[in-house]
Amino acid sequence: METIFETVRTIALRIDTLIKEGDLGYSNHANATGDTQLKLDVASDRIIEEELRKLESIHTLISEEKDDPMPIHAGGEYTLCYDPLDGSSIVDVNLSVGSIFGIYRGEPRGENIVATAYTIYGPRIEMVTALRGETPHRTRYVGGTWQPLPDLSLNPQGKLVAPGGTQQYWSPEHKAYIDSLFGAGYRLRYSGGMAPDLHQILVKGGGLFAYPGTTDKPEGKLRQLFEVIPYALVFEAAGGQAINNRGERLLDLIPRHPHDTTPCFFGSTTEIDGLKSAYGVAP
Ligand code: AHM
Ligand code: MG
Repeated sequence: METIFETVRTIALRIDTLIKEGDLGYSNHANATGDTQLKLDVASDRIIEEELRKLESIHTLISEEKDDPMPIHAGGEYTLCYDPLDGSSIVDVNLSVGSIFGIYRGEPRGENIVATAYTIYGPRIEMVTALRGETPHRTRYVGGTWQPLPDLSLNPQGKLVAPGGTQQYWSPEHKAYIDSLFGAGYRLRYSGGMAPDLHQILVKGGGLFAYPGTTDKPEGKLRQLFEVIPYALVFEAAGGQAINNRGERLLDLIPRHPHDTTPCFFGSTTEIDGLKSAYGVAP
């Protein structure tokens, strides 16, 4: 696993350089979800493929930016599912973005994820690595080396809310719950980039990130394999919870297709328990 994390460190430095110096414009292509790809999406995907191909332990690559899974080493043990550049829509305003890597042993489904690595490209480069059930490690790239920062551990309750999706299309129970949190003194923290928004909640010790099913997108927007399951592992490892709209653990998801999405909620225990009761699902 350390070899994979080391390769992600190399990838992080290459993508950070790309973001700082590359062309920020659109390509002529759309990905499997129908989003027009940025040239940065395509180039980040190429960097990741190039670096991960060097690892014999990887059987298959599944990228948000590729239509189909790409087998690379028949004898490999892991399936790497990744979002090369999360937050493409906020690159033009110069906000933080990230890359997300879910490391699955065998078939890509929730129960098979063994580790997550994600990177944040902000004023500094950061990387978080998490193994199932172990407190996630956070590092920051300073002066040519990756310096350790305190591990990520959530308090039972936080103060921040990151409410995704178009509010006009929220369900009444979702709106009522989010309103109740603001009524209780929670503060809004939402950039439109899942990786930096979840990172903020993890670093600040708790809160709620929600990307619900809405009347226009009943299955939400965020992709199970590349975004949702990897962060579910991190939140549970940090002492929080990660569930869907039925109160099921996101780590139990079984995608039918690599690009399937799901409503998703990540947070500390108090906020997720409150959400379950607002949605009327089993505690
Ligand atoms: P991307 O991988 O194409 O950047 O899409 C995912 C992003 C998430 O980072 C973020 O939470 C979400 O899309 C925001 O979407 P929207 O602005 O459509 O609500
Ligand atoms: Mg994304």
